[in-house]
Amino acid sequence: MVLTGAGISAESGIRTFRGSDGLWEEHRIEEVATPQAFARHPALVYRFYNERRQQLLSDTVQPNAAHHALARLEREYKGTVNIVTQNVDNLHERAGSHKLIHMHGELLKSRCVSCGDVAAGVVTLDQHDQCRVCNHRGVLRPHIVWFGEVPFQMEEIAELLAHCTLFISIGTSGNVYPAAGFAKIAAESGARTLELNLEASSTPGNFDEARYGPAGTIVPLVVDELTGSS
Ligand code: BV8
Repeated sequence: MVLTGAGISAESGIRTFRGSDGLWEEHRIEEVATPQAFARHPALVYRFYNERRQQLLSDTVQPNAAHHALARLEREYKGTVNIVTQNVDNLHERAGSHKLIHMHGELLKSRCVSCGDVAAGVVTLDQHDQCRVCNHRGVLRPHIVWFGEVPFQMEEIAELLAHCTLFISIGTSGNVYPAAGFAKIAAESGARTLELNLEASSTPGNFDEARYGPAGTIVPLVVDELTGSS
C-alpha cells in the first residue's frame, strides 16, 4: 500500500501546502478548505479551487518520474499495489496507475449538494451552475474533502491497512489525520513501513526505514529494487 501526499506532485509544479507556508493568498488553507468557509464566502472558495484546476489543466503540469514509477510498480510488482492519495490532482491516473483511492477527493470533479450527483470534467465552478441531474442551481461544490469532513472510502482503506505487507509513504508531512496515522496502523498489522520524503515528516518514528530526497529521484530507485530491476 502506497500513501502519497503533496510532495509527490511538487516536481510537477504543484505547490505543496507546507511549501506555501499553509497559505493561499493571505488565507490559511485550513480556513478556506472548510464547509464553514464555503457557506460564508462561497465565491472565495470557488476561486480557490478554480485557480488550482486551471493550473492542473495547463500543459505545464505533467506526471513526474515518481508517478510513472508507481504505475510501473503496479504493472511489475509480484504482489498487489494499492495507492491511497491525499492529493486531489489527477497525476497518478495520467501516469497509468489504476488501483487508486482519492481519500480527499478530486479537483476535476463537482458534487451536487442537492442530489449528490458527482460530475467529472469540471473546469470552473460557481454559485450559478446548474446540476445536470436535478437541474437545481447554486448546488455544485468541489468534490473535495474539507477539514472537518470525513475522508472518502475509509472502509476500503482500513481493509488495505489490515492486510498490507509493505506500507510506503511518499511526499507527505504527516500533519493531517486520519492519513497521518496510517503508518502506525499498518505497522500494527505487521507491515514493513518505509517513508520516502524530502525531509523527515512529523511522524518518522512510525517507519522502519526512511529515505530522503526528491520523489522524482528516490521513488524510481525504490521501484527498481522492488521489481528486481536494479
Ligand atoms: C477528519 C483537500 C473525522 C483539500 C485536504 C480540529 C477541527 C477539525 C478537524 C480537526 C481538528 N484537529 C484535527 C482535525 C482533523 C483534521 C486535521 O488533521 N487537521 C490538521 C490541520 C491538524 N483532519 C480532518 O479534518 C479530516 N477529517 O478528521 O474527519 C474523521 C476521521 C477519521 C475517520 C472518520 C472521520 C479531513 C482532512 C482532509 C482535508 N483536506 N485536502 C484541498 O486540497 O484543498 S488535506 C490537504 O492537506 C492534503 O490533502 C493533505 O492531506 C494535507 C497536506 O498534507 P501533505 O500532502 O503532507 O502536504 P504538505 O505540504 O503538508 O507536505 C508535503 C511534504 O512533501 C513535506 O513533508 C515535504 O517535505 C515533502 N516534499 C516537498 N517536495 C518534495 C517532497 N517530498 C518528495 N519530493 C519532493 N520533491
